[in-house]
Amino acid sequence: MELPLHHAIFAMSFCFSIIIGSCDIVSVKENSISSPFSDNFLFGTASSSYQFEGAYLTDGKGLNNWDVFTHKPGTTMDGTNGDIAVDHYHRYEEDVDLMEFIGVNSYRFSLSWARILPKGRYGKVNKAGIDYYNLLIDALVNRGIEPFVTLTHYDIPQELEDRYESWLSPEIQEDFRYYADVCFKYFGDRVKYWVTFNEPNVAIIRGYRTGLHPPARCSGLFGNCSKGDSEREPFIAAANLISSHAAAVDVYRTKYQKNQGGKIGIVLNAIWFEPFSNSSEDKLAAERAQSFYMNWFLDPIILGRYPAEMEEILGPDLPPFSRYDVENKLKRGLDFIGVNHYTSMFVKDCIFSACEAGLGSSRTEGFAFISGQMDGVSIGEPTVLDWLHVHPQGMEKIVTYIKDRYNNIPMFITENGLGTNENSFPTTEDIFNDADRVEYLSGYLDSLASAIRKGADVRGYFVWSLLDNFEWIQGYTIRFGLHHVDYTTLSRTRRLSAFWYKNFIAQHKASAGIRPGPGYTQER
Ligand code: GBH
Repeated sequence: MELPLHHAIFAMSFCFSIIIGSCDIVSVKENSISSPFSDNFLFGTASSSYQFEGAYLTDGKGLNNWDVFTHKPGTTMDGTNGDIAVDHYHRYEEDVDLMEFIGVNSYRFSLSWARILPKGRYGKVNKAGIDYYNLLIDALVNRGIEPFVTLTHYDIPQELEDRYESWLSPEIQEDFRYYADVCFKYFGDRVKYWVTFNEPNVAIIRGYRTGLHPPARCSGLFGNCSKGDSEREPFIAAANLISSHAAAVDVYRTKYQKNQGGKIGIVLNAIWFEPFSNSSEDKLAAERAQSFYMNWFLDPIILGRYPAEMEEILGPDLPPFSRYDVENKLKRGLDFIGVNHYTSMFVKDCIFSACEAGLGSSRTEGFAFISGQMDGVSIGEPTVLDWLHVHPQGMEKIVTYIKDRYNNIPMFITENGLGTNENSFPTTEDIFNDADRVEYLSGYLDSLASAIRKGADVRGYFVWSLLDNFEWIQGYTIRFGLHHVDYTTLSRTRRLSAFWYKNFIAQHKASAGIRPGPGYTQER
């Protein structure tokens, strides 16, 4: 049965018409519909340390790769950095209040490696860093909000870069294993969901192929860097990262999991690649695009080998994994897959037909030309972000693809959201009214619901993001928040989408027979 989303939207426009004053949008939940989301489904919001915390030199934190990168001129589009970000380090209590109001039962955030181990395994554990995360975790647990913790969301101690070029060296496995062990030890009594890496595919592609992210390495036509090798280094870095994931999972499984009883997984950026035509060439190209983007990481971790298309095209250029690692650490090397899904792309074959350079057409990208627009056709409504096209059907398709390829391993949608920009002098109305975000989220959630009804084992969904925040090389120009942040005062303001999400969660909790949490009857 379809969810009565139109009720929610009706209620919202009602709410929207009385911006000032109370905003009672819970009255719509009268029908006894059955929700496709399980009773213990996690509904949350997501964030990351570098994008949220700020406090970049506070209480003994060490410098990380993003601190160093953003302090070099010309790296971010607006010249900004995450020194202060949204000051979550000092304002986490207020932010937990915002979550409680929405009624989420989980919060996905990441730990700053350099806040916990300023010098990696070459120095001491920073007690103040541990204290901060303990306070945050306790604040969440006290409100019934499940911490969903990522160990590394792009930011790593600069020390590892300076000592041995981080991901280019197998040494990093030792550092990551050590870091993960520290985190399980201090936080694992309360944290039951662990993610080793956020979007390693994006971190590696941007760090070592296009050079847009630190360590800003690339070569040839792939980008404009002073060092690097775009055709070789991404594969070396990825292999070391995959082995690091395996090392952390191994520590968790052998030392902690039995007592602590949590789950561990990895998060990939997952684009739905739609063949541009019905030709078998384009269909194969779409498969290759996926293999060279997401399966590149998931296949080794789950199946113990690289995707067949990568082996065929790259052969000996792919760094092998040891037989010992494959048998003991890689196969089934996770408990769940985290899926960050925002967008879909068209794919055209470049083996049988000629493609212009760029956008995926090289050998190391699988001879697949990838773009949101082709021959004047757009895969979905364009947004202010060149990589983001609104194509809600992609959610059901990518979830079903992952389900089929990996035997329906539990999945979490660890990020989904819409980025927008803002006028120079926004009115209250401009700040509040993000109907485009509401439409985006409700479309993608509908599509997710459909995948679940057809049997996909999806156990949670997180909106990116709780607040506007530092959007990497786009700085503060792009806003993804359910709450607006004023970057001069750092004050947070609820958007329409926050109310909408609150209502959405309440409806599904109610239909699953769970009493809504506190904040349910609160007024704006
Ligand atoms: C996620 O990244 C991040 O996890 C999060 O930190 C970020 O704020 C959020 O989404 C919103 O952007 O050139 O190969 O990387 C998604 C970042 C950037 C992923 C563009 C897809 C295009 C392909 N996206 N990228 S690639």
